Amino acid sequence: KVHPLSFEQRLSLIRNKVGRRLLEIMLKKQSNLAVAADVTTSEELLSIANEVGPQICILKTHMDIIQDWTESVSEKLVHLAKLHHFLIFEDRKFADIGNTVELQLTGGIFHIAQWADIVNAHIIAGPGTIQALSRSAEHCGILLLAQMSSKGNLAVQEYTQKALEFAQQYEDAVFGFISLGCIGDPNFLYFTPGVKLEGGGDSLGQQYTDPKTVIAIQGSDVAIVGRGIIQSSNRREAASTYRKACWDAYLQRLEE
Ligand code: 5BU
Repeated sequence: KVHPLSFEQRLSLIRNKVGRRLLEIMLKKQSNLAVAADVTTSEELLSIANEVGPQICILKTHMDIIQDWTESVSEKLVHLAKLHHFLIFEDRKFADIGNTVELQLTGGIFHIAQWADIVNAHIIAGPGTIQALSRSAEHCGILLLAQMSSKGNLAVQEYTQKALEFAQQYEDAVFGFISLGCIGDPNFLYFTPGVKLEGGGDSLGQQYTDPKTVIAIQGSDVAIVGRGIIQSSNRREAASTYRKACWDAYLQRLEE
């Protein structure tokens, strides 16, 4: 299933603008590393963005775990994203009917559509979810959840295939998947969470795979690393180590 194409070759295959912009950033920074900034204060979120910014292509956020969120947090994040050349991916995992998703994307106190470059969605509610996201956030690229990293999850086999079909139907808006690796179509990019150099897991079902397995063998494009970097005593250095491991794994895949 793993295709032999390089990121340069994939540039012309990706229909969505944000997807192409991401590839350009990845090539320029030689980074296929996304950091999951799962912290609960805006101060820590912004300091992580600043520390790991030079090493990453994406900063992944969970805005709803920040206890002191205000609009100025998103403004500062956008500023740091421009400064360090990374994209902001809000991991909101939209999963409702289109009408509700539209309200969640544009309204509330978070106004996700104003600052996120990338958002993601479950396919459980059908294509209305994707239609809502592409209609009310034309400048956002969408990722669909095709597989998950957690133990016992239900995103397997036909479900994964359905995600691929949905994406192919909305290729202008959807440019990739959350998956464990490549699921077959080089016209999309693959983003894998649950990545840690030491492997292992946590006490709530997270299952870790190392960057080399995920990228070189399973054919994923971007590794999403949270606690492997966030809980390190030197986040800057950890991000640099992970960036190199992930990029080397990509180069290794090209050689095979
Ligand atoms: P960790 O600290 O590296 O375990 O963080 C993983 C992040 O990826 C965290 O923000 C999760 O919400 C996110 N995630 C995941 O771990 N597994 C999945 O299948 C999906 C998202 Br979808």
